Amino acid sequence: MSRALRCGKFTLSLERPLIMGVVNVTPDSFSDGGMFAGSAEAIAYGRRLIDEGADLLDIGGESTRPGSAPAPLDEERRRVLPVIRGLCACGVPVSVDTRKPELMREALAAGAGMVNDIGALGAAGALEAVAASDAAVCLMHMRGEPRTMQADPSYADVVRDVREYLRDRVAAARASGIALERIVVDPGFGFGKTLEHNLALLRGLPAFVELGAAVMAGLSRKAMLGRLTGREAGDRVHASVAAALVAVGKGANIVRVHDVAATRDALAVWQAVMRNG
Ligand code: HH2
Repeated sequence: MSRALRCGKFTLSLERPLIMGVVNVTPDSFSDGGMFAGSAEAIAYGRRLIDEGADLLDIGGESTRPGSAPAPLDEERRRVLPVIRGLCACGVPVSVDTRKPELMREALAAGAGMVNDIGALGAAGALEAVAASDAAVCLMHMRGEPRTMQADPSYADVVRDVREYLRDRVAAARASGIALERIVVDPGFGFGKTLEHNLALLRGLPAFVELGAAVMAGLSRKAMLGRLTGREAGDRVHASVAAALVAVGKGANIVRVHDVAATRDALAVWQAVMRNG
């Protein structure tokens, strides 16, 4: 059976793993904050990621690293909307990484084909904002809020707890009129999880495939890779590529990455082997 993800005017085949390239238009993201002086630089960077092999782009205007403070709506809007407008005619779907329903609506009107919400459309009006469009949505699990989420997170059974949460959010999205072919689920690596929780989720990724939606994994440059390698965020490319390959091997359909070219090459090797397997 051939599977696909519907993202507005695009339909992406899920027959091969897809690469989502990250464009953080923030002063304070954990690995790439403050990269751009303005929208033009961010747009040029997004184009470069497409040239390197990104199948879709994720534009974020609020850092959600552990300990970060929320960005005001006006500021987030000023950061992301010009970049979405500048990239949405570049041939790949553009996603907006936000928790704010107002910005979801504005980004979708500006041409975004996907909403990536670390709050899994839990804010009042968020389900309606996406349901009123034909865009895709990524529902991510987070325990608590970025400011405090890493303060001693605990679960009875992390894979079961996160899976049940995402199953319920998929049901809520479907009940509001969002078809399964528009839904992506993401266990939210690093969002209220210890290293052991993150490793258990990576091992347990096949349990998320069973939910029937596409599965995304965001491991790129994250602190868990720093813990495993002893390296700083900007020096975690090799670990990130390894983590992306593990995720794809466990059933992830989309990997959200900063280092698109390196990930693309690794996936080219993986696909060549799997096609003939
Ligand atoms: N991780 C980050 C942000 N958004 N969205 C999804 N669906 N999955 C993730 O794992 C995920 C995400 C954090 O990474 P980054 O955007 O690089 O950092 P920051 O939040 O500091 O901007």
